[in-house]
Amino acid sequence: MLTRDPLTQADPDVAAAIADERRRQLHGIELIASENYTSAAVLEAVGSVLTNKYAEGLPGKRYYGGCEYVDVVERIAIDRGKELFGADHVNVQPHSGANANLAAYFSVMNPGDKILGLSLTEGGHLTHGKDVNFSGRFFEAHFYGVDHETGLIDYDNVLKIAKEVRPKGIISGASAYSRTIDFKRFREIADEVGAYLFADIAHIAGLVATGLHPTSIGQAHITMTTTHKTLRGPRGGMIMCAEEFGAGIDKTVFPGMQGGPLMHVIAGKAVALGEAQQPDFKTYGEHVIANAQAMAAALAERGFPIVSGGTDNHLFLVDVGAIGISGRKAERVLDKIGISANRNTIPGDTRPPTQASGLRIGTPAITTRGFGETECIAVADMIARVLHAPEDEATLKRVSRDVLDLTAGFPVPGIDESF
Ligand code: DSN
Repeated sequence: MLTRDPLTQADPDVAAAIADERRRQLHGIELIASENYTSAAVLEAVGSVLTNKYAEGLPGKRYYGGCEYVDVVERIAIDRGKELFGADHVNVQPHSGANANLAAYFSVMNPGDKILGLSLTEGGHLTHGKDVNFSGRFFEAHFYGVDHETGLIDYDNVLKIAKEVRPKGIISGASAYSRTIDFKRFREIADEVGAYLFADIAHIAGLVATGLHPTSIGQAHITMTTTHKTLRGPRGGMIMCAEEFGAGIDKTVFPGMQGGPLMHVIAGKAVALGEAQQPDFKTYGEHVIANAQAMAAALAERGFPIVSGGTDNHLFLVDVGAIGISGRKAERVLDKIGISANRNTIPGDTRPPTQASGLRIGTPAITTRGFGETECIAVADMIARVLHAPEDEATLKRVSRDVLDLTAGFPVPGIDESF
């Protein structure tokens, strides 16, 4: 169990920074689409003595003694992952989503092979082939985008590019795409060009687990995810695949790219996967989507175009460039009043990624703390008020107070009210 006192006594500087972050999480409005609040139970597991234990290998096949209890934990995590997602094989050891992607690619591909992924500037991820990332340095990366008019993935165009490129691997999945991803269509494309299909479901994992987004399991050869976004677990990664790819995945994770697994985080994953198996987790996912749709509609009514016109999932992209400000400016102004979101390029963006014309907004965290559609419309109104008057100090002050008033009524799991 985490307590404040030992840390405060041993290291007041770190303790103070953590206390400040607790306050920020409690009193601010968290709209970063890739963040969430884990339960107190997950926090306790992650803060447990399991951080002291080395356990290289897999349950029952370790390179260290004393692994009998961490074996129990890892087996629970694997079994729950299999059951929740309907996967034949699960590896819960990747330290992060990027590590999961790295292991997935190297389990079936070699340096120099061609990959085809969604461009980062049109909703993809660094690890889907960006030149500064391992994925763009080790592989010959090619990209598909979205239709600039509709904001949607144009599957005919993906097929056309795949036929030209003949990639060894096609990466489906996104970091900033608000519409349903057609994994079945991606598999047809992959089969047509003889490629492996990877599905990075990091963002939508909680929706996939509950049937609120079509699953990639059974379509993609290998599915990778993080455990901390819509899945609401601890920060980490996980890989799912058919049995035939299992041994390759396991040996690419360890000893291929990692040493000792983070057993305390795996304990947190086990707890979170158990929570996601409960019926109320599906209700949570339904509210996440309804909240995103309500907020997107409210912002559209207040003069902000929404990329693709709305959302099917937990996030959406607002074209703040349309009212003459950059995404970076919007992000900074919102930060000042206690609302966290992040700038993002929008399809066909004319601003560089450091400035961007879009703002990415997600509802996983605010839904966890109990915001419903009424609160989401109120948040949209706060955002509209400050973005329409970013230099008006009186408006910023008023809206800062509104943020505090709203968050005061909604506790955050695992965070003590006394902060
Ligand atoms: N950086 C994460 C996101 O915000 O989407 C993905 O890894």
